[in-house]
Amino acid sequence: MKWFDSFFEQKTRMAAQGISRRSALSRIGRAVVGAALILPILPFDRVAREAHAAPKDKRNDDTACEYWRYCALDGWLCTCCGGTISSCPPGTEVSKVTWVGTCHNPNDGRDYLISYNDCCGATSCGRCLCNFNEGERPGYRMGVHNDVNWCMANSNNSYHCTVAAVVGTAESPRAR
Ligand code: ABN
Repeated sequence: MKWFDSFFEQKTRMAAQGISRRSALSRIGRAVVGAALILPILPFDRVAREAHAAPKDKRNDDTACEYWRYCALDGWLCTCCGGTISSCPPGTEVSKVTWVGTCHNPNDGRDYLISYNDCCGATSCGRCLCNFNEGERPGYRMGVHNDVNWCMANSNNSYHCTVAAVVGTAESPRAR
């Protein structure tokens, strides 16, 4: 191993004669700064971080069946069909009769009366079919049954989708 020691001793001496301490430090410094500039633009995999991001609260997403106003909606969501939460898509008209349910708003802890008007005059939208039935009862109690085509009283009875408009606040049973 003697040859090994003398080989490296010779190389080290040559390097020490050729490069001053100041220039060696400046080379090391440049390498560190260069690495700091390049590393942030390398293509890091950020998918894993996004996968752990907080999931969107579906109770506040009016294109999801779990949206709080849809607690008793049976039909296609107009928000997926070119309309909004309370207006029919262009080319359709709002039903003259409707079914009113009661839904709890998780944002303020209050109960609201929701009118589930159908939008009429075009064939079934076919997007975002939802079926939640809070407070709903079977067909022999028509007044509290939601599985009905509310376009029945319109000139064109074709059902397209359903909106969910707030029409009032509901009284809590305990307050009566
Ligand atoms: N109110 C929505 C709907 C329309 C047609 C048939 C059943 C339910």
